[in-house]
Amino acid sequence: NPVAATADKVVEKVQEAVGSGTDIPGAPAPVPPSVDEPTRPTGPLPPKPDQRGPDTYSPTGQATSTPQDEVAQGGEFLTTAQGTRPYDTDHSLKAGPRGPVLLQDHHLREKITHFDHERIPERVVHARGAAAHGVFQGYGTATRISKATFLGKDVETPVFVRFSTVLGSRGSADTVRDTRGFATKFYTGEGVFDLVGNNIPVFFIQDAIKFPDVVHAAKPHPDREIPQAQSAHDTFWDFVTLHTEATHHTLWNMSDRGIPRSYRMMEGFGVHTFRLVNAEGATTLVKWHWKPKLGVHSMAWEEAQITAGVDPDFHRRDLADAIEAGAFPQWELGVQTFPDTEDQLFEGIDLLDPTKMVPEELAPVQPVGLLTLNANPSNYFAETEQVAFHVGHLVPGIDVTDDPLLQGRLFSYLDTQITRLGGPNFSQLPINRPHAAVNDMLRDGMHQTAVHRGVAPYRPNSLDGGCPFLAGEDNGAYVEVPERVPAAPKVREAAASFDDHYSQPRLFWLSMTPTEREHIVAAYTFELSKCWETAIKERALKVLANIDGGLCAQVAAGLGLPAPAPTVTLADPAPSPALSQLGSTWPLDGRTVGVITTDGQDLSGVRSVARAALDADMVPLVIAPAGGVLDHDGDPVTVQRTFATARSTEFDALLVTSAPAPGADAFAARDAKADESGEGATGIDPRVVLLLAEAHRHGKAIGAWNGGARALEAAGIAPGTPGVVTADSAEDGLRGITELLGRHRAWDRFDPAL
Ligand code: HDD
Repeated sequence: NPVAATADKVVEKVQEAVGSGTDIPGAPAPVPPSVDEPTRPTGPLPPKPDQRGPDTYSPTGQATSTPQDEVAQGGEFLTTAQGTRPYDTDHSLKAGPRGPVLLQDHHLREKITHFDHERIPERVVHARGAAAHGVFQGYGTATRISKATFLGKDVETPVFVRFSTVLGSRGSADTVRDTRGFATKFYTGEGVFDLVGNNIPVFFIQDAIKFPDVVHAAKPHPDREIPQAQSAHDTFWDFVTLHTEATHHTLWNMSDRGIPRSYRMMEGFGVHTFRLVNAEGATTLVKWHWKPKLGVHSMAWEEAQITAGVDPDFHRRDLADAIEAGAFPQWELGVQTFPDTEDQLFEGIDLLDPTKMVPEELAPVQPVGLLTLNANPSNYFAETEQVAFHVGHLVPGIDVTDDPLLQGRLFSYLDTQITRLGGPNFSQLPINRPHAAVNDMLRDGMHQTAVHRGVAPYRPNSLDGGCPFLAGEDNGAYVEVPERVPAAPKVREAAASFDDHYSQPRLFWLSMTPTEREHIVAAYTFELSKCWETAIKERALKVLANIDGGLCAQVAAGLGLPAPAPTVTLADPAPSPALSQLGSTWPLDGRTVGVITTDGQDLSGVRSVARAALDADMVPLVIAPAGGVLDHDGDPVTVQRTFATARSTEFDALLVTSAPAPGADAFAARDAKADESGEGATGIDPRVVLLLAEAHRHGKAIGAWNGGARALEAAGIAPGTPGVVTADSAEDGLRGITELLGRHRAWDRFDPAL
């Protein structure tokens, strides 16, 4: 094998060179390498099955002959960026083994220079995100109102979806209290359509000109850059209480919507009203909704806080693991439709005000297609980091409205990519390339990768055959709806209908169940308690008084301040039950069930529940004192979590068989001590006690069999507590907790303080 022979020679040569460096009297003997490095060249590893990259297209729409990953990682040998093969990449070129490094070492300089520039500016908001590839399948139900071909029946369109938090920087934790971004890039046959939404249907502000202000207020304080990824600080509450249009969005943030259980269990909203146009030119106003097949679920606040410490990547991992396991998350895309009337009001709600939503009871969400996420990115930077969304990326059949927030966004998204992605050619990055043919007359600029031909990038021209030609509507041209603009004076003002800042927050509050209200009270109390300035807390209480006297009084009590009287009085709106997350039953796909056991226990029961959980599309994880396998009955069971690595927040439910008996593990000594002091030994590992106590506190389903009841007792869990099952067999235990899991938590047991 000539390749191997050459490699051997290189290795010999390198060893010779390195060896000579120790021939100095008194120098230490060479240290043999501690690990065996592979010395035979091999091809690059094939992508994992769940990491099928996007199809790559040249900027002219032709599929490239060489896939992008091969362009970057072709051949078997390490090369420089120019394709030259260095024989060594671990030693700088020096004047002698102990001499100074030479300036001529191009490989060194190229490697360090590239490294120095590896980071690009993070997104100014939504910096932390996770993404996946997928497919959108149109139902054809929207063709009546939109001519967008990707909404056609059974039309399949590749998509890339990026979820994000808003406030934190790239390395911040996933489970903080915040709004979540839900941005979808549809690579349609008519060009790219981006739906850049959030998991909350309303926004903080009504006019884009305030966006820098709200972001400055919500980001960490500029002097010490704290707190990270939090709204619980003075500047945030200063802003949202001085700009009371933010009351509605803030209330959603303080509700369970601010701490989703998973990206897979979040709704998405386009927020603004969009204008759809059909083949006949008729227009309809719509609001976009994403409805998760798994239902809308949230974490408990304490869970979210613990998780931010023990697993800051919780949501990112959850999304990637589900896709890798084949449990592809799905959402239905739906629209609420409204007649395109001149006043653009619906049931008195101003459709151009992004701080207002339309209750589903007034305008039902009509499904128009199905989104399935089925492939993880192959490279975080190339795809998730470099993807560039823009609300102005529209296709024929979808147009915008005069919502002043949307109008400002139409400028901001293109502008930000120029700094973030280093120039105007970001649409040539593989993840951003349209799957439709591109033939623009944009030329040159930073990071231009296209080799444009011809001499006349203008039209008409008489030199390049007059091309490219202009499409008419018959060839799928994008023609803006010729909406009439009202003759009005130029003013810096908002419509009077934008002044109502309280009736929708009250609607949201009235639509919550008692448990959800308790969470809201706790969230406001927590966040405002973190504020330093009493004046800000007092102002926040005035805002709360206008939402609801009871809400205000409870938060005021927690802050130790008097509850003020309301300054506005509103007629009670009809509640919208669709806003509540409680009360429905949802599929169990991807729910995590921890099975706590120790060697010597009922392993056949463990095996059987693990299999049953998998068959029900849940994720069973065996938790034992140490890693490895349990195999006392000769049929090994793999341990996925140890008592040291398992934390309750990872599990939706726990099943426990007998935990270590006294004397059986390292905790026996502690127990013995406890016995002596008369404090009561439990014989149960304290980490198991913590797992169970936390799961119990957070309203999670818990089952015990084969002596597991002793562990429950040690954790202070009384038999017969709602959502706690003691069963004769593992299978019965699993059956007992399954029903509860569909409802997410044992709400009647849930401690409202959490
Ligand atoms: Fe924005 C990113 C969603 C208002 C300016 N925004 C960004 C992302 C989402 C949203 C999901 C992350 C996209 C990604 O994953 O790359 N933004 C919204 C929603 C809004 C909204 C739902 C209101 C309804 N945004 C908004 C306004 C402005 C911006 C009013 C500016 C005037 N948003 C940006 C931005 C970002 C961004 C600065 C940062 C990174 C980026 O665009 O690409 O341009």
